[in-house]
Amino acid sequence: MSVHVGEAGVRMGEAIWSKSSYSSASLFRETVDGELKPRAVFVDMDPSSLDVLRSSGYDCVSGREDASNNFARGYCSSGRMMMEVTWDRISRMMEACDRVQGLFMTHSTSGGTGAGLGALLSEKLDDEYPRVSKMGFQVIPSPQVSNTIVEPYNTTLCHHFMMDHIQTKVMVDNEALYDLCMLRHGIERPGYHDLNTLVAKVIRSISHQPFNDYYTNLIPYPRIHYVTCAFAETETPYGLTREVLELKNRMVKSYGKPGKWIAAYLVYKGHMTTTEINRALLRYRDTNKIPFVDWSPVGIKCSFEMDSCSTASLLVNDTVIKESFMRNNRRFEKMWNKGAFVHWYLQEGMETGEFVEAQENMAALELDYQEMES
Ligand SMILES: Nc1nc2c(ncn2[C@@H]2O[C@H](COP(=O)(O)OP(=O)(O)O)[C@@H](O)[C@H]2O)c(=O)[nH]1
Ligand SMILES: [Mg+2]
Repeated sequence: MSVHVGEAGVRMGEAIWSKSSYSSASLFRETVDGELKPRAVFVDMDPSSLDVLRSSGYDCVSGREDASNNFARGYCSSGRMMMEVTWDRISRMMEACDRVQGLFMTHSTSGGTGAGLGALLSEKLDDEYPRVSKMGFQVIPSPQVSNTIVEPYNTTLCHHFMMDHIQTKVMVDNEALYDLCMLRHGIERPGYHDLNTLVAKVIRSISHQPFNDYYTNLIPYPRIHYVTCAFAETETPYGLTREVLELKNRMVKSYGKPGKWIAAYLVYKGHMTTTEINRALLRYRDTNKIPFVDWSPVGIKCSFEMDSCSTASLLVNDTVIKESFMRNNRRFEKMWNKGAFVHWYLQEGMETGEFVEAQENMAALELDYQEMES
């Protein structure tokens, strides 16, 4: 089942669950009238953003005021006030499932609702359902475009408060998604809808497997759990393999040195055999070097499912993601050292100590990643 929080989270959820593109009945629940409804809860503090979804019968919870891009509003004040009713919906949906294979959350890290209320929900989910595998799909800030001035605060706080509660996080950034829509898919002026459709393809294609499988194959240490992804849609197993492994197909933009791979997982779907897939992968690796860290077993885990469309999705635990943490940490420090914009957070009930802890935790994460590469 899934939980979609804040604007980006809700819109991604909408793309994932759009009926036109989905046929896997196990992910839907059947109502008494025989209608299929998503096993999903949509949550936004913004009172009006869910009107359309609600009128289509989706399970929605909305608040009374937007989080105004303030993590503390989502985590401490208005968001916390929505917790009871939100939790009621989520737990009821969880209890209605026979066997929950996994739970995933979609949200952005740089706003207020998805980041703040999302973090609060992650704590509760971990508390109440510690044994259910959890994945997060997060829109992280883009390298060159900044949406709000306090983006670094929200992102740092979000990473910090979620760190121990969601085991595997798949990250995307909008700059990379825009480029992919324009350059690979020929969309002239992509909108959020196009970006979300792209991410939804990855999420849908990997959601048939128990999430624990991704966790055990991709995450060697609990803190090193930030994964990047790619998607390919073409006919032959070799074409799929080549395309999905190409760096420029990755949904996180990087300007620095390429990272090193710690572990990777490929999900193939279509009309093919596992022998064909293995052969394609061997052929690819004959001519292309995959930059694995030297202590990793150098295996790529593959899974395959028959399907009418041929697609491949890649999840890779790649140290390149540290670029995003480093960039965000530098931007955080600049404002924090001047005490800029902090009062907005204190006013909503955050404490300075929480900022300090979050900053230290993220600085430590940077070092953890450096160690992974050496
Ligand atoms: N990919 C994607 N990003 C979005 C969407 N809506 C907002 N964003 C991005 O999300 C960030 C702001 O977070 P938002 O989800 O609007 O804040 P919230 O409603 O307070 O959680 C910005 O970086 C936006 O560019 C969307 O539908 N899709
Ligand atoms: Mg919002």
